[in-house]
Amino acid sequence: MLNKEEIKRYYEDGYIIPEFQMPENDLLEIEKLHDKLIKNFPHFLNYCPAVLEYEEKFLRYCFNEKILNYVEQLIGNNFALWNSSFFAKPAYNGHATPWHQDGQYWPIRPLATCTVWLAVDDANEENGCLKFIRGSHRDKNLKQHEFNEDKNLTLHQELLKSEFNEKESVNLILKRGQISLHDVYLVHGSDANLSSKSRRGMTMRFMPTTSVFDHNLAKEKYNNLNVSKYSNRKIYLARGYDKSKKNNLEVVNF
Ligand SMILES: O=C(O)CCC(=O)C(=O)O
Repeated sequence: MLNKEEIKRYYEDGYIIPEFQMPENDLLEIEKLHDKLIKNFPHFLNYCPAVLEYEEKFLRYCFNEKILNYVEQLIGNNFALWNSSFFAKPAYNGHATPWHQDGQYWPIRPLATCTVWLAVDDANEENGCLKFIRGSHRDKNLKQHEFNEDKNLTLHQELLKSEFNEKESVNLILKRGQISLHDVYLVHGSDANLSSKSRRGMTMRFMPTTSVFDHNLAKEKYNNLNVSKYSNRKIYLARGYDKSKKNNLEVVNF
């Protein structure tokens, strides 16, 4: 479980790194699933926006009991997994992720998500670890982004330089199997990976079920962002029940 200080840190800083280690066997299974995904869909080499659309076996690892306990402490008893993606920057040519806030991509209202980012490899400054602007989530405000068409980026909405101070960034240095959890409004990004070591990171996105994943809004507003086809996205109940009564949640039995 998270202690009081960690919960406080999450609200104040917008992220935490809890005492967690994904079991090595699970990491090996995740690697196998990811290798297969890349073999079948080579264009996902750097970034796959929605792995569950291709392989539901990833679900088992998103539903790790300890991870669900942490998420529950941060966003309440009733929550759902609405996505899992892979930022898998390979060695030498791993794409950068521009500075952004996750929230500007997502058809969730009210906007809320806690992202769990799992390090499948050691992540550090050399191989393009995540970088956060501590506390940038606090005003719960989506700042101005612009489209960046550079093909060597994982995502293409980039926060205007005037919206934040890059000098304040902190590196999210993680060992293989560690996780961080971050808020939907937190400003973050990562550099290209030009090192000889890959830097694979798997995300798990959880929303409280007081929010609605709005499939119609997704169709109107977000599908053309070319991130993923949100409008037919499955949403999986993780704990509790659908408080909004407007989500059509899948129930998972392992
Ligand atoms: O892993 C990265 O480089 C980016 C991850 C990210 O943007 C996210 O988890 O929201």
